[in-house]
Amino acid sequence: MQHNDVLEGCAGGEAVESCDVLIVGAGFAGMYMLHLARRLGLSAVVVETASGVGGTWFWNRYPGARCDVESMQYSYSFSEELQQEWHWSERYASQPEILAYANYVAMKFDLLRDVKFNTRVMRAAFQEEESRWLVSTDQGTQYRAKWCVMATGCLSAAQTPNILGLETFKGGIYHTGNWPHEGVALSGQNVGVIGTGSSGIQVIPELAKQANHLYVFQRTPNFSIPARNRAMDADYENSWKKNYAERRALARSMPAGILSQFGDKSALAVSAEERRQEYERRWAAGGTSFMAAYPDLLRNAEANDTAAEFVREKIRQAVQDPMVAEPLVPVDHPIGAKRICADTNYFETFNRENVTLVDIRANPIRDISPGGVTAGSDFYELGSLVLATGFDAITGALNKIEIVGRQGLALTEKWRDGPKTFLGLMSTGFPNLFIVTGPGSPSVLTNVIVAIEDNVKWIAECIAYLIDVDAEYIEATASAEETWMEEVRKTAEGTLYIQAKSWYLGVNVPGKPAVFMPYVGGLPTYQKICDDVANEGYRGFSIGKRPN
Ligand code: FAD
Ligand code: N01
Repeated sequence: MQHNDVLEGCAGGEAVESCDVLIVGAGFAGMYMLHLARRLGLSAVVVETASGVGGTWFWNRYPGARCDVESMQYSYSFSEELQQEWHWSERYASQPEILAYANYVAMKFDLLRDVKFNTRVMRAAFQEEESRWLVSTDQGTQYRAKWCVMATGCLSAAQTPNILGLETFKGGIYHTGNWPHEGVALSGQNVGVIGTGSSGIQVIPELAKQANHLYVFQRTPNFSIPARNRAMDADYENSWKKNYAERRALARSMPAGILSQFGDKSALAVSAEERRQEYERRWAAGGTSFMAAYPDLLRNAEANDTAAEFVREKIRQAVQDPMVAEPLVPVDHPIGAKRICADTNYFETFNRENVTLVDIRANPIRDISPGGVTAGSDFYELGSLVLATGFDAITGALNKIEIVGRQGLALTEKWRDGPKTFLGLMSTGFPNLFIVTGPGSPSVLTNVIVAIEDNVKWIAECIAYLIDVDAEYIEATASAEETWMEEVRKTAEGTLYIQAKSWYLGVNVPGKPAVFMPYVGGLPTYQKICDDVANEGYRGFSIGKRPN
């Protein structure tokens, strides 16, 4: 099956390179897909728009960027040697360290020779007669591949807000999701930051240390738990390294693929005092496992409010001026219904004299002019503006590619009213096109590396099966897709997730259909369904024989 040769000229005169698997994206998903494709003896090419590997961790270089899943868990599990030899220096790894890890993996597994960097995939069209994908890039290169794997990431299409006059601003504008590699010198400047999601909450304390004055333009306050990051404890690291296989397996049995201590009683089944002690204990320990205290926190509004109220009190305690504290207290959504944040001194930052909270819910931004931002009747003179305004999540990167399936069907057209997939892995009408952590999978609600590994392994095993049975194509059936989307919808409706205006629902992007995209049934349930489907001869997929 090794053929990675230039075959023939195409209409535009460019050569078309043929390979078995064309992978889009060189983040953790694309890198692992390349590794497994090679292990199957297939030729594979990765096309990546960045100049290096790492995806999220290549692009999000803003000060303060770090992981909120513990380092010992936010890493590949597929290689025992890798997980033994890599050393994480902190409880939660910083962006530079995760990027260094991605580069280390690329070197160790000799991945770079098959990655075409600085190249964006613009179009992928299924050629029905030959059952191949023809993939075109902005560099004029084309690839013909039997299988195409979209490893384009759920949080890789940075979202710039549509604010009147933004383009007229004379100072620097920096999106957290596309931060300049050379860094940004902000000292002595008045800096504005728009956005108080996870990125904003991480970057704000760091910007406050550098700026002359920092103005935080907040539309919606968020819940955040102290991360309590610290240097890696050697005993802790060793205990993981000694028991990695067992702990990874245990983590995979938990809803988010993260080894956490889960409470088993309803929050409402214990006394107020016991509950407070439990929340205090988790608050002191730090990190997002706060939400694992009780199993009904994301199912029962009354239970949820006990945790929300606890955090609201902590915010009021952390922020000295009650007039500043109150607008920082989230009241419009259940805690955890938007992705919970983990911070280092976020709320305390508003006690600094050089930090001003601008409540743009009360005083909306009117416009941006060359010298700054006008919100309500006040003008804020700024030297730089930081946009921590998030992403066109889950579907954004896919929809930016012109993906054309059978009978000229465009993916954007099919997904006009919201994405439709079977298991997040394939969409009917698009044979041989796999998606890693696609809409309808639990990915973004989990330790994403675990979700990636499981999806990529499933795809690789599926391809191996197709080769075994000498099949030319695989496609999700319309009925399997419909049943799965109904399952995704019903599962979400049983939770409080749908009560928040979050990027899970797509409402952060003007015009995007409001459809809850992730599967909230948990990673183990999802993985069992994926495994059962495979074990039953890929139930829900139609598999075709080689055409004559
Ligand atoms: P990505 O890392 O997004 O990689 C996708 C790649 O595809 C990118 O390099 C992109 O340039 C490339 N690409 C996209 N479109 C094209 C195209 N048309 N042509 C060529 N290349 C293309 N997850 C967690 O589990 N825990 C965390 O603590 C956590 N922290 C995060 C912090 C930040 C700031 C962000 C933004 C996300 C975080 N995530 C976290 C989610 C994170 O995205 C995943 O953990 C993981 O890194 C995703 O890997 P990926 O390979 O699927 O996608
Ligand atoms: O993006 P977000 P993010 N005018 O969408 C505001 C992962 N991540 O980059 O809520 C004014 O959460 C918007 O306001 P509102 C993680 O999965 C993880 O922060 O829409 N404001 C909101 O405050 C996370 O969930 C880490 O009212 C505007 C903010 O911008 C995901 O990435 C770190 C606006 C966007 O928040 C996305 O996080 C970073 C406008 N026009 C990211 N448009 C970890 O710690 C948007 N906003 C692991």
